[in-house]
Amino acid sequence: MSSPKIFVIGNPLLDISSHVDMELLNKYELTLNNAILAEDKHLPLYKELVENNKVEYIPGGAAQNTARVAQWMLKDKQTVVYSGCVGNDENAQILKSNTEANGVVTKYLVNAEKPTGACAVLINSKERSMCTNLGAANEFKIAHLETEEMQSIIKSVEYFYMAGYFLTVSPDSAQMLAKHAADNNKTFLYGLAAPFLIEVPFFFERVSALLPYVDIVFANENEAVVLGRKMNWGEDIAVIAEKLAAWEKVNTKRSRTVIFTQGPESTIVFQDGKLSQFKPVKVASEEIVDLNAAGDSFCGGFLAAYSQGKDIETSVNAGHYGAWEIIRQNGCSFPNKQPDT
Ligand code: 26A
Repeated sequence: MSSPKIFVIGNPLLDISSHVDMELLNKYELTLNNAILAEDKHLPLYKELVENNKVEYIPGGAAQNTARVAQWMLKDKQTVVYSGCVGNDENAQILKSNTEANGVVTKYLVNAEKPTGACAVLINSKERSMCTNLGAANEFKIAHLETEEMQSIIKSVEYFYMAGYFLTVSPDSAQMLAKHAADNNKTFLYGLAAPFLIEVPFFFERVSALLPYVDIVFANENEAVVLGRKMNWGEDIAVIAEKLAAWEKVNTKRSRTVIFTQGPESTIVFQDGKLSQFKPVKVASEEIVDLNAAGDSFCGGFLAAYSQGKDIETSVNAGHYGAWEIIRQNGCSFPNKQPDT
């Protein structure tokens, strides 16, 4: 394999995606533009979805989407390594073959006791609600990162990416990678991922413990406001970006950069005491298939450019391009062509 450059860790999930009526969301008390962990009351949803609706099975998992988009946009393949825990089943094979088809090196931990994780993606008017049953993804253990093979990969990469979701599973693994990045002046990139990680104190403790190690934070405007409220920074996302950039940081050799996307509106970036705004290319509404994985693919495009030493503006534009391609497809799937960059 080429020398790995980027290490991504997360919950490998198979998305069960379906266009549904609001009735189904209401029945399971699910809201659009949200992602939650399934509780017992949600478990019948998966069977009901498959039995009563036309569903599509699409590889998912927020960070795995980011890894796939980053590698799709990078010319040198096998430079992105992805890890997480899957079951020993057919769904794991689907995830592995799709992710490797994009050139990503997969280093899954396999847990034969649990099924590969699944995410019900309920789409209504292009917006979506996600309900995740983690299954095997929840069984990731730090010991997997302590093997000689994984340690050698971790030592050789320069960039780490994680979405907040993984903090529900193995916060000690996240801490280990983040500390390695800080100790070696490598870049640790992190997506806030979903409101529940900020709102639920049990999870926010883990987020707060990780943030001091984070060099680049991504969020959408909704997550940014939830964070602003939690930290008593108000609801103005420019102010929240500035406060977050200045918040406690372990590796002082790098300042923290904060990047907030706002759907079709300008992405705001706070870096080195300065606020900048970058407008995404407009996507005609009739071209949008679904907005699932828009944020993940923004991070993937950004990571591809940034890991090649590009400046923030070029990297943000690469993020916009990644999202532009993916929202015109079903879920996180790729147009049948090479990227335009
Ligand atoms: C722990 N949770 C809730 C999750 C997720 C998740 N990925 C990891 N952990 N809930 C939803 N997703 C993924 O988010 C992508 C869209 O941004 C879905 O699998 C979907 O592909």
